[in-house]
Order: sequence, then C-alpha cells, then structure tokens
Amino acid sequence: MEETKSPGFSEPIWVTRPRLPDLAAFAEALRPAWESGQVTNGGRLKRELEAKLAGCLEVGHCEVVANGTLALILMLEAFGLRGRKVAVPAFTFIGVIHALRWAGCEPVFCDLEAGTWQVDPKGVEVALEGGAEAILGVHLFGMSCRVAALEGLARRHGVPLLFDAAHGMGGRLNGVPLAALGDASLLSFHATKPFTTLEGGAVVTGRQEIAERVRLLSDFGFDSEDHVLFPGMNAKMNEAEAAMGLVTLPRLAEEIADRGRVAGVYREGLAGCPGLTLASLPEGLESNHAYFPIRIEAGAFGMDRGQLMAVLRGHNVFSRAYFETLGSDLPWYRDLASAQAEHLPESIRAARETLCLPMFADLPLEAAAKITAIIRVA
Ligand code: T4K
Repeated sequence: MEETKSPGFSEPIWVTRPRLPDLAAFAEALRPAWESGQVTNGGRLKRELEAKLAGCLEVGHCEVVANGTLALILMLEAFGLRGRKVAVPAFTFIGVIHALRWAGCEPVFCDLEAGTWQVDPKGVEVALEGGAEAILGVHLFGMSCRVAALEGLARRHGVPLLFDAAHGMGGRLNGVPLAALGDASLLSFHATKPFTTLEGGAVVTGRQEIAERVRLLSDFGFDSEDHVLFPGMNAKMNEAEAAMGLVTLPRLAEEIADRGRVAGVYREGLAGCPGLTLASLPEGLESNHAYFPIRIEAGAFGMDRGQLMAVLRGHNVFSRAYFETLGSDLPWYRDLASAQAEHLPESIRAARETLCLPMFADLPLEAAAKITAIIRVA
C-alpha cells in the first residue's frame, strides 16, 4: 500500500506511448508538400488522407481538422446546435464538456449504466424529455455506447445522434466502423490514440451538407478567396500532420492487434481478482483497445484507486485516473440542474474507481504480466 521504490521497472512505463513510424518514412511522405511549398490550407496530403480515411471508415465524408476538440465544436456548429441543450455523459474527458461550452451548447449531464462506462439510455431519455435537442454519445476507452437504444431515442425525438469516437478509431460494432455510426462522429488523432497524426481529428459523416459546412467552418468560413459564408475559425490540419496520418494509417491493424495481445495478458492476469472489475465488452464490439480501464472497489480490493496508483508508481508504472474530474463538479457547470449529484451516482462512482493501466502497442507482454502481478499482491 505504501509507495515502494522496488526494483519494478528500471524505465518508467507510461500510460501510453505512440508507436511512431520511421523518421525517414515520415519525411518521405511529407516530401511532396515540402517540394511544392503548399504546407497547409487544404493541401494535397490532407485531401489524400481524407479520401483514405473515408474509405477505411466506410462512410461518405471525412473532414480532417487540427484536433478532436475542434472537430467536436465544428460538428455541433454544423448541426446548428448553438444555444441548444445537448445530452452528454457526465463521465467523460473534461474537454468534451468544455467543447460544448465553446460551441454555445448547454450540456445536459446523463449518468452511466450501473457498473459500466456506457451512458445510460434512460438518462438520455430524461434529458430529451427535459428539452435536450441532440444526443452526444461517447464511445469511451475503445468500447461502444448502447448504439441501438440511442438510435431509437434519436428517431423518436427527432434529434441528431452524434458520437464522440475520439477513442474509437479502428473499432467496429457489428462489423460497422464505430465512427460511421449515427448522423456524425468525431475522431481524435492525438499522440495518445491508436491512430495518430501527432495532433489531429476529424468529423466523419454520411451527410454531405454537414461535411461541407465543417470544411468551410474550419477555414474561417471562406467558400472562395473573397467570400465568407459562415463565422468560421482556423481548425485546419497541416500537411505535416496529414503526412503522419498517411504513414500511420496502413499500420493501424497491426497496432490494434498488438494492443489486443496486451489486453489479453491483462485480462488473464487480473481475472477473478477480488474488488477489481474488468470491462465487459459490449456484444458485437471489435475493440481497438485504446485504453485498458479497470475499476477498484476499495472495500473488496483492500485499498482504493489512489493507493493502487501509488503502489504502481513505486514500481515505476504510471497508470492514470481517467476521468476523475467530472464536468458536473466544475464551477462553469455545477449549477445546472442535471449536474446535481443525486442524478449522477454511477458517474461519481466511476470517477472515483476507474484506473487506466498502461496500454500501447509496444508494451512488452512480459511487462503487462508483471503489472498484473504487482496489482495482485498490492
Ligand atoms: N473526446 C474524448 C472522449 C477525449 O478523450 C478527447 C481527448 C477528446 C474528445 C479531444 O480530442 P483532442 O482534442 O485531444 O484531439 C490526453 C490527450 O491530450 C487527449 O487527447 C485525450 N482525450 C485525453 C483523455 O488525454 P493526457 O492528459 O493524458 O496527456 P499526457 O501528456 O499526460 O500524456 C499521457 C502519457 O502519454 C504520458 O505519460 C506520456 C505519453 N505521451 C504523451 C504525449 C502527448 C507520449 O509518450 N508522447 C506524447 O507526445 O491527455
């Protein structure tokens, strides 16, 4: 329980590490942009990446932008949701809630289903009955929301169904790429994600008018050199990021397979550990293993999440308490009716109990096994 400086690992094991491509391959991919001098503002590599992504995501349109946060803001704006209420899980990355605010939307916080990390469709229904005009489901940690239930709600209430698939690149539900579900989804290509452009993101949609609006909004709203159609911003992806995407995209399947092997070692090593709950993957999900979350029930486990983090740290293992900060607790949101603790018991529990173990493609399987052994004797 106390922080030991044991021989654990000689080098730190971080919660994640990008598998970067060979530097020469990256430089080679960037060369056409370098030689042409067109290094941003809708360059050739960006367009090539968009076409490749739309193909592999099996969806009509993929607009790549500077990061996932801006993708979310532009997606909300493109759906005309400024000034509207949007149903969103309380348990998610705080950047999601801030993005709603930047887009001029009011979050309506929804709780999780008991014992899971999935937003509870019943809570979403209450939010819609209370005036929410869109659903933003979040496919957390490489898992998936209850998509069919949310589709039914969106249909019945006549509201757009949007997904935050920031963690979901490469994942599939019943054979369909996660990012292709709903009316539109956002992706994050941050360095901590299985597919990375260093920084980057995208809005993915089958609806051409939405894609077109996102593209214009990401470039100040210009639809020609001297004409502005929307009050846009600068959210453009540059050619260096696009080149990185073109090099890393063909490696995604291998990345996911290697992560899957790490997840397998964790699952085997931690199965049946009292007080420790592993994720039960939704039926039909092929996860991309973006994260490896566990839950620690202090009573049954013998120590709480923070104490386990300290034990791991003592062995040079840096797990993370994603997402211990709930938006519903922060000053900008906590006075909202939906932010009150009595509506969010499962989210509060998840924020207290969730721990993400190191998860990346290059994590040696022996290291993953050793981490499970440390946890078992903690
Ligand atoms: N929606 C959801 C559900 C999200 O989780 C996120 C972002 C978004 C939307 C928005 O997408 P973006 O706008 O970010 O594209 C990370 C990421 O910055 C963020 O992308 C992510 N989700 C969030 C959950 O976490 P930290 O605070 O974990 O980053 P940091 O710097 O502490 O890195 C963690 C570990 O990764 C380090 O210990 C070392 C390693 N690392 C990190 C970076 C950045 C590397 O090895 N190399 C690197 O370059 O934020």
